[in-house]
Amino acid sequence: MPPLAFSPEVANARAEGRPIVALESTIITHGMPYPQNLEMVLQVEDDIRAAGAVPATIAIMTGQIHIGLAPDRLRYLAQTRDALKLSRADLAVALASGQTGATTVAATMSCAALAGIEVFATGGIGGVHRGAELSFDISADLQELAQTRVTVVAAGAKAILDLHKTMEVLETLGVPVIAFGQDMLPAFWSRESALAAPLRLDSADEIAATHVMRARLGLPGGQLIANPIPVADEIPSATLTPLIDQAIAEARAQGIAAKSVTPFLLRRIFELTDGASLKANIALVRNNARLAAKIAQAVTRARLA
Ligand code: PSU
Ligand code: MN
Repeated sequence: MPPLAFSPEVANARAEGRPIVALESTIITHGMPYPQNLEMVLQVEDDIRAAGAVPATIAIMTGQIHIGLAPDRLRYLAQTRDALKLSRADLAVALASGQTGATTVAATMSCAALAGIEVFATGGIGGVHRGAELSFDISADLQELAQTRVTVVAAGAKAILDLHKTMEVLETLGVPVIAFGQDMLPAFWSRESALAAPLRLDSADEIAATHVMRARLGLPGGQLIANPIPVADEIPSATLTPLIDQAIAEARAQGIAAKSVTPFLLRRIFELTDGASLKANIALVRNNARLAAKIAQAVTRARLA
């Protein structure tokens, strides 16, 4: 039996068969500064409740996979500088040795699947970094999407990545990338990238139906729902592109590598945009949480039908 520890709220939801939405914790510990990270997760959890589902933020503590975190635990994670960034490869070591860590998209998906949770909301997934032809830096999030049956709602892949290569790898891995309500692939802080999305759906019900169909077909792996940031919150890509380029150049010059790359770039872009990137990031996570709550409800209905 995996060492799962459910919060009372999530345990109740499970007992009553109510829809649950998983949330990751790396976005709290490594993706945003304090106190906005804490405000963000409390707000996002409330958004999910208001939309009729139950939030389950996932993290590793006390040798257990916590599915749902009480506010004091969220506060601790938001403030500590000691939490590790845990991907799938790190999970067993962290659990067996009692380390405290936040789960990435990849690790959150595998923990959600262990807990029977099928829908997960985040900001943006990891992907293929620019220059990956030399660095080989490709996020484990992509491989996880290929093998774990969870529908992930994100605002696309983070615009710090090579979106074209990221889409090519997802296609190779057989992961459906479905833009929500538009033809173009969103680019995290901006509504549109230069790429057309391979697939498009326009309602939570259709997304739930395809989620259930994948299971009926016996297909492993999840689907990536690419949900564009709301119009009022987006940052035009023309504004961001030079700042992203600058942040990437600085990361290279400073020899930032492996797990540190994404947190470094997010922090630098926050500084270079005077905090505007963080405001947009919070808005898009909330938008994704609301859609995920609707999808989770629709999946629950579809399972009962
Ligand atoms: N989305 C955000 N902020 C983040 C992340 C996603 O809005 O900080 C995190 C996720 O946990 C994702 C990770 O899995 O960044 C990707 O890290 P890497 O590129 O090292 O795989
Ligand atoms: Mn990486």
